[in-house]
Amino acid sequence: MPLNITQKLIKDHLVAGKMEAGEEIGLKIDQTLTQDATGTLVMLELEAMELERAKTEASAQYVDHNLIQVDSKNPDDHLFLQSATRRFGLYYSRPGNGVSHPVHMQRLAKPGKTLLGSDSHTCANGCMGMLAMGAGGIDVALAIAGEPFYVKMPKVWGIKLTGKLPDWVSAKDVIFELLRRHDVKGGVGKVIEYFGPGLKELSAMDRHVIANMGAELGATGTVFPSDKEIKRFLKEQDREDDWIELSADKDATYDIYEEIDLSEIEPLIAKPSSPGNVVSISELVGTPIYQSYIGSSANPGFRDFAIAAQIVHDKQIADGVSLDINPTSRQMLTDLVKESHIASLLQSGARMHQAGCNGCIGMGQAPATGRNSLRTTPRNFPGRSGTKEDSVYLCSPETAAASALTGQITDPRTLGMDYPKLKDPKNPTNDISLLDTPLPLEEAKKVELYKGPNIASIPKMDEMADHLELPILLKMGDNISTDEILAGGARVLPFRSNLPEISKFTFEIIDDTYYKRGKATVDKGGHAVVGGYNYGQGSSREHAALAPRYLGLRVALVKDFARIHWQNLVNFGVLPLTFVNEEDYDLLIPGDVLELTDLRNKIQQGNQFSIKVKDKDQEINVQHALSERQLEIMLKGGIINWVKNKQ
Ligand code: MIC
Repeated sequence: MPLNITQKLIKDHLVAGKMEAGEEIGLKIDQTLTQDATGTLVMLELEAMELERAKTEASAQYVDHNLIQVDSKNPDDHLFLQSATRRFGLYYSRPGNGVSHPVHMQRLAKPGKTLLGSDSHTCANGCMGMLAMGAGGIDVALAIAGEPFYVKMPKVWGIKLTGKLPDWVSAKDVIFELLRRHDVKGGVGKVIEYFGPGLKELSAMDRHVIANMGAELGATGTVFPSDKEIKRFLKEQDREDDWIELSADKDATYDIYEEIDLSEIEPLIAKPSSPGNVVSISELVGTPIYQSYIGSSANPGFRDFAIAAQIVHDKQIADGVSLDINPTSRQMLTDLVKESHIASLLQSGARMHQAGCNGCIGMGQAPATGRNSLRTTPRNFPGRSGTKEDSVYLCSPETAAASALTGQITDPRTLGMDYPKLKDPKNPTNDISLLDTPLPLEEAKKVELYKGPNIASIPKMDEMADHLELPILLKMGDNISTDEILAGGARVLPFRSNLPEISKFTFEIIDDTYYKRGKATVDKGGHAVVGGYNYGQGSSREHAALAPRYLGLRVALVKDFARIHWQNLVNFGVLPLTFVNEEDYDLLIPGDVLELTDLRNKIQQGNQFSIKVKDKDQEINVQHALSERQLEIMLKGGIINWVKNKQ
């Protein structure tokens, strides 16, 4: 049977299950990626598993999120991570080396391989012909320990690209076009596979831009072929030997088929506060901006900064605009310096920041109250910038640079200049010095883990109870993101390795009384929350499952879930349920008490059962989608107990 690339990658790595859409499959993982904001827990989990050495072909730990050092917490975590990578045989990318996704692409990504990362944007490396997926930290820890990764077999959504992008339109607009068509849950349960003649117009880094924001569509992954362009990219990185060709078989088919004519795309913008809120730039022209922000894994390429530099070259940005430049890797920053692009940006009035995620996750660069921020980042969920009630618009680097010059959202096609001709760096830099390679085993065994005072172990969790009476503490709407469940930002991120402390911020953006009210349920059997569609979209942070669980969350009852958060809830023993009849959502109000009886039996006997609403004459039919393996995990009270029990 002719296979598409996704099917080939899955077939080559399948260790359990059948390749039937919706069935749970187990995949061998070749490479892993962790970043500091999720990696500290991963390393603690490896310690708890008493892992001798990583069993993957390559596992890398990046320090790119928690770069601001206002006190000792973040730097202590950096040292902890460095010691853990030395102990367990991982690569370590030092602070300032850059954002995990582009650095991984430059230094370690290999066509034909699987990559699992504790960051939802791990799918970015699908641009290299890899099956690259985001997951919760503990799933990545298990993969590092050599265990398969379990996920539901995705549908494959084939997208044929034809034509050529017009001037002033770039890769970011392509992924916005998909978000405009399908919104933030359009990709759930699917891998997006691109093919067609339009590909030859897209460089490896352009493909990274498109692959990266597959996460915003909720997709399990994004896959591109490994063709001559990937060979060229690897050659530039001195890694030509890592190239293999990978394409779909002739006559391969897709579960879903769609076409995009690149020549018809126009500059697009995602309005506040969802990446799916995409409109034509013409609807927004003239909107005043306070900030124009370039960088992040959603626009990480040399060309993304070079084009902005060429647009602002010899000009001055508008009064009162902060043009924030966030390079994505030190290697690329070096090239931007060598080619004088940084000089152009600085002369125009831009502010330079270090290579890293920075303001993309609210680590600095928060906009002023009531002011509009225009960003090339992938997400604009409410409050993510660090400013409460923020107003963040997402766009391409062309639009960001043009708007910085005028002080208002500006269609770059109206600047009255020719589209700058982009040239690659003459002698591209290959900076491997900041990526420490794994220590030999004998040396590694002697390394002691360094733990700063802010690092707390994960508390023990009880098995699932048989009878629960759970008050509903929150009733939420659609598309609640993990940023709203547990914020990022400079205030919260330093507590990523300290569950009791970070839990104080849980659901703060939605209801700042939740922490106290949740905590009060811990000794009384816990509580439930109710939500709408696509609950838990966005980041892979397992803290968004762990912290509510720590505060007594036992059941999340929603219309449907985003994939990674759903997996994280199961991993930490929170029962994820959906309504059989969605109208029942309207019946429930905060304060209602859900009565779940004979629960251990019921979830094993079938996937549907009913819940009583206490003191009301109401029964709600609910369902779960747990595999046999996940049922065992639930009953044990989470994956940590389950793993211990298996040993
Ligand atoms: C994000 O873009 O939201 C992040 C920050 O990269 C997260 C990871 C995190 O929350 O630490 C992600 O995408 O998974």
